Amino acid sequence: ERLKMDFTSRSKLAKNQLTSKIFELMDMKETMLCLAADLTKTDSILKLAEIAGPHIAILKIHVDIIEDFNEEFIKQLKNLSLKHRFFIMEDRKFADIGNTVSLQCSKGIYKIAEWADLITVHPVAGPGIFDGLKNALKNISEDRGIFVVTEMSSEGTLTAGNYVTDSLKMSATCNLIVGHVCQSNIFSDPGLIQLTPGVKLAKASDDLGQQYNTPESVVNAGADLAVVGRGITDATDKLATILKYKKQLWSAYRTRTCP
Ligand code: 5BU
Repeated sequence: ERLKMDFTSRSKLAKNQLTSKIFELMDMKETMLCLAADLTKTDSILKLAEIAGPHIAILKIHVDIIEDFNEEFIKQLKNLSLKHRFFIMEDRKFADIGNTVSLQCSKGIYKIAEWADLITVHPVAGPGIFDGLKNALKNISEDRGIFVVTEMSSEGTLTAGNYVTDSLKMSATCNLIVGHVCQSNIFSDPGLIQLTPGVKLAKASDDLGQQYNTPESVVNAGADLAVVGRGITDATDKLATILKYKKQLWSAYRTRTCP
């Protein structure tokens, strides 16, 4: 069963190189943290990445909320990702027809295809969306991967019922898939990664529909990577808070894999 297996064993069952590399990195750094650096200034993202870098597997950004975006920022973020060994995810949640997402991924101001190791995609448009993204990434020599948004964390989300099972089925046809963004243990393939957002030290919610569960409970619900944003970005002592999440997640993983 997927939940009982350790990340190194699962890295050997992954269907693409990037997924294997992520599993290996998680085991090596003993971290399941995906930090959501939802900050609007490049300086603050870089500062946070410098502190968090050694302790996270993925740094996730929303590039379209940055007010002073520039190419130098991408260069510096890339340097930090190499220095501290973490992957960069652009949580773009592509959701349009293949031709449009192909343009959105490779063109415009952000040129996401050129720097994001990982992107997120809503399966709502059907399999053509994967073809569009594949097209956008066809000339990129580095590994690229997709997390499919199969189940959201927010209250009243429409990602339920057949949508979830159909998303799993549809994603199985695309070799760029690294895993699923979801809230529970909805797939059994040990070669895929479960990325779970909505994580805080105490069960809570915000005023805009976000719902939080604790590190231990999300790991028990199958999370391999836990997305933590404001739980860390709002903390006064960022490093101490990062380490607290890292430790709680890893200890829940240890219990999950060797009870
Ligand atoms: P928070 O500050 O920990 O609530 O941030 C959560 C992040 O995860 C934020 O960047 C969201 O865009 C992202 N997210 C989410 O919260 N829930 C989802 O279902 C998906 C993404 Br998909």
